[in-house]
Amino acid sequence: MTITITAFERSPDRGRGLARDMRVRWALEEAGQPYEVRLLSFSAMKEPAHRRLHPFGQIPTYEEGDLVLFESGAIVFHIAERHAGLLPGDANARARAITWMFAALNTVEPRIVDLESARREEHHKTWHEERLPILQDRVRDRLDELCSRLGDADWLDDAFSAGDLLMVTVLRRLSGSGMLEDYPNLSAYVARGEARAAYKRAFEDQLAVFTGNPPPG
Ligand code: GTB
Repeated sequence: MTITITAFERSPDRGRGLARDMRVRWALEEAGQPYEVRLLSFSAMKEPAHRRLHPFGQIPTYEEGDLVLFESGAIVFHIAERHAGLLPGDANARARAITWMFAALNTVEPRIVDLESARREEHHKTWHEERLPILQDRVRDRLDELCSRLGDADWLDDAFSAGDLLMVTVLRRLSGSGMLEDYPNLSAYVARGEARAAYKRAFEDQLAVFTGNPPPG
């Protein structure tokens, strides 16, 4: 059955692979599953036809026969459950990998998104300069904790899993902020994820969308 996902027609990240279709593309590549991509403009995302797939009018979505999913974490979990390569066979190791998936999305990503949103949407507010260091410290607290836990291990729990896939994509959102560079083991961890063949294929595919369809101006 054909798998179709949705992605930005013109990603504001200019092909840096920071939008959330990247994690779904990467998971599908790790699982060896071919897929098609339907590109959407910002206005098309808010049309009823797309809202029937995604109640919040966002990307990514995932269609496979009758099944329609939204939420990148749920999509990655679905792929990981149905195909080898993203979750360990051992029940306890599998539960731990799923725990790291939730940790990436619930415990680390929100603080990074708060910082991004403040930079993007609140920079003109009188209180922005005061609030920014508070948000940066909140991100650093999480990075300190993650750095301690990872130590000199390659992955969060023994073998690479969907937990690492999500955590790497979450940490990549800090690229350009200069914050990750203070944590050599986390930088190396992200680089390890980016060096995987499946990651590279996914990255090139989303980059080709931008290259073939650059934003005006
Ligand atoms: N919780 C949902 C999920 O995990 O799937 C969140 C989905 C989401 O935020 N989608 C964003 C979207 O559709 C794209 S990824 N936004 C359009 C809208 O809400 O109208 C977020 C994103 C966008 C841009 C960059 N960037 O330019 O660097 C990075 C991340």
